[in-house]
Amino acid sequence: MRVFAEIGATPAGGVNRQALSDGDRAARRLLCDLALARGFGVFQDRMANLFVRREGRNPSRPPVLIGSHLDSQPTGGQFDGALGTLSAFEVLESIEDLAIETDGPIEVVAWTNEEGSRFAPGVMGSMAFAGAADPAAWQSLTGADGASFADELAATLAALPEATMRPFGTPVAAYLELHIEQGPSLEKENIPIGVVTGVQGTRWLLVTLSGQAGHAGTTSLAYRRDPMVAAAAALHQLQEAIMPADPQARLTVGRMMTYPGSINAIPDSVVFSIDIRHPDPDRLDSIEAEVRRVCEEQAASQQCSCAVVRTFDMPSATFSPVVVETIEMAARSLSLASKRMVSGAFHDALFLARVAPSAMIFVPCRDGLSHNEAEYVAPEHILSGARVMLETTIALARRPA
Ligand code: HGY
Ligand code: MN
Ligand code: MN
Repeated sequence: MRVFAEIGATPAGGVNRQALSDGDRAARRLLCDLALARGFGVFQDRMANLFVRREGRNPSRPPVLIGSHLDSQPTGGQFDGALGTLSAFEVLESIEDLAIETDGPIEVVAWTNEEGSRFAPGVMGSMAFAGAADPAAWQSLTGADGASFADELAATLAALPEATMRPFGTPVAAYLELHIEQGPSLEKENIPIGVVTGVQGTRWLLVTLSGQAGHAGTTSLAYRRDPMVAAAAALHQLQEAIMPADPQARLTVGRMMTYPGSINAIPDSVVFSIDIRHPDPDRLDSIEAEVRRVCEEQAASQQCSCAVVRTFDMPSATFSPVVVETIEMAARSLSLASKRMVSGAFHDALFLARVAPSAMIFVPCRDGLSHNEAEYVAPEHILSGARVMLETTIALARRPA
């Protein structure tokens, strides 16, 4: 973990290893080198999803797939994604060191662009792998930093010449992902293992409010059509109405731009993102409808126009009861307390659940902090998570085909 945390390290103790960046490529390079040094096979597909393979007795059987992602938020923590990917690699090495023979192969995966912060949407690699999106639609994408998705993807693929290319959607016997909870409940209840039964739904909206640019000093109230006034009123109204009324609802504005963005010019337009989440699909629909209604009303009150575009829609998912029970049995066999829970964050397992029996293991993180450079997981929780992952992986690999 420490060596990976140095890749893209930020002064405040976090990481900036955004998808398909030099930092992401360096982390993938290191994982590939570690894998080759152990004699494991290394593969990647057209979305640069990276696979490390340990053969079983029967190479034709679909692998048990374990892993997560290596890309991070711009001011991310050391553990989001990396802990799951590196714990999976640790499990593969332990199985090798213990000379445990499995019938089918076991593979570790590092999915491309789980975060979606540089290139939206998120979970691109696992979405493409599961056949839920065509990567051709992303080729013309430009990142938040102006980078070309196509160029960065090509550079990332080219950076691992030792990785054998493989088609999308190779069969998977089962998928298991370990991740930090990114919330406070396990730590608060002093429970070391979360058994994740599903993921809530997520939607990303892009709202554009357009008015009339004008002089900050000479334009009196009566002559203003100020989209920033509309945006502030809309967001205040939504933040007062949505989350206080429904403890399960989530509404987040993470990105806001004004154009032309000059200190002494009334903006011509204001563009902002809204991330909404809810476990109940009908509630997600009603929250989106309320966002649209409030933005349109507040825009109209300032003689502005309003456009709301849905840029990402990830329906909720329920994980495999078999894999969930296998995780619970593994935790019990290690005398580790566990509790079932639904994930508030989206994860690659959400799309793997469409093509293979899948589930997740959560471990506590300090104060529930994540997407924050202070993100931290205690060593004993890292160890417990990896031990449960090892037992669960072996049990899944021993299940009859
Ligand atoms: O936003 C999410 O839920 C994930 O952590 N990227
Ligand atoms: Mn993550
Ligand atoms: Mn994340």
